[in-house]
Amino acid sequence: MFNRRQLLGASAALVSTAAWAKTSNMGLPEAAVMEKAETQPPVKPTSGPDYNPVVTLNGWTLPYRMNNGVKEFHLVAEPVEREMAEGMTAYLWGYNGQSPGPTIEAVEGDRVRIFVTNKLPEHTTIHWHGMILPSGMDGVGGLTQPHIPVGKTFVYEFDLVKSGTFMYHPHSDEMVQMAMGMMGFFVVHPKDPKFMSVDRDFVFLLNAYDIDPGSYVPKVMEMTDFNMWCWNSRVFPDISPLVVSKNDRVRVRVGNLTMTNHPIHMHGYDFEVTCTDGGWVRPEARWPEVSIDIPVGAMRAYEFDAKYAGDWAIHCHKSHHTMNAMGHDIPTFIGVDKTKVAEKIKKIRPEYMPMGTKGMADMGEMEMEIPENTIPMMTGWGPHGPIEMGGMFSVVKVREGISAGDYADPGWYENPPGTQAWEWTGEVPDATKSKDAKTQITPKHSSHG
Ligand SMILES: [Cu+2]
Repeated sequence: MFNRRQLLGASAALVSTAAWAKTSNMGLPEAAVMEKAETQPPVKPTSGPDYNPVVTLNGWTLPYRMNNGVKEFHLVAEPVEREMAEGMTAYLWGYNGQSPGPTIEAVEGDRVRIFVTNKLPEHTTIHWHGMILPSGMDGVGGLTQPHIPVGKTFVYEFDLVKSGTFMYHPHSDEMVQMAMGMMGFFVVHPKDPKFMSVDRDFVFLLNAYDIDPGSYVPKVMEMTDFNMWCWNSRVFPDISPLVVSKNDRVRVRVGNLTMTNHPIHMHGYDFEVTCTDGGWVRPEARWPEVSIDIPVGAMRAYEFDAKYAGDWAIHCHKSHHTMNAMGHDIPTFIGVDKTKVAEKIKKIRPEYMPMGTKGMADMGEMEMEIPENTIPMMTGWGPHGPIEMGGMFSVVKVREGISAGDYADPGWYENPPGTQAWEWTGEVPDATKSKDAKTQITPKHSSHG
């Protein structure tokens, strides 16, 4: 039977009753639906081998039922509405109410049976990226199976012969269906709970869309010039923070299903890649990094010990990928004197403000009027002012004493006295004093915060 506790663990209000009634009549597992874009709590296993469940940023884990020793899941491919950030919703295609689809979690050695119902306006399939499985289960429409027609349900069934981090996406009108947001994670936990165990295990997919400000549907023909650079179809400032308790062992699994590579950079730590979508990386084959390039169509998982408390930025290092909807054909005005032309324009439009002559930082502070259903190019406020970011940016929040399983945003980090950059006013700290006080290098009178 379906495990209700797991369903409730994933969300309080998941199930569309009508869909449930319809599908259960046919003997299919219930197809849970998620309505929210907020990160849902991890789902602890209630039977079988123990594992530490993953946390899908701004996502959720798909419930399953056991049927004679087989784990049964039900994915529904369908049009969805996804909130990318407050004030911006996209009309995408996804699974079970969201894009990306829910994370599937199972254990090495499990046999899984995945029902895929097609509620899209065209045929589809699902390819299980990175998995070792029978050729006929590989999900390549036309090659390994007929495409799943509109309204039909197909079954994929195979043994999970190895643990690791995999992805799923259509192999059927792939360019369109992936540009519309059809993708998800498939995490196979090791049979031995002690193998590669961590305290916190985050997963997110890199995805990108081209959505004109004020519109809702991605332009699927775009190849390079995207304007929404997302983690799990979400952009800064509304990507959830990665909340970590100090001294936790942390894993971050990042899959790239965009059309370009993304160097993911995390501040404050060095770390090592411990897993790719090809499998676990042997300890002797690892090396330290502070940025990890995630190639197209690949997954990299890295690990670190959360020794340093703080608010640590994590972002794509392509600076255009930490911007939201922006035009790329705007001329550069740095150093240009716009005073004369501004005077003239103000006669017709008094609210006109010349921009970009000193750089673009003023855009981060300004509350400009923008079209409905879009989000400013750079935005977000921190405790010390505008953060001037967008797109692929979030914060790893490392704090003392966060309980296991607690992922609630702890707020902003307060830097201990003497550990924050300060304004120099002609005075330097007393060398003797700073040596005695170890970290006391900030002049006492300086104002910060
Ligand atoms: Cu990037």
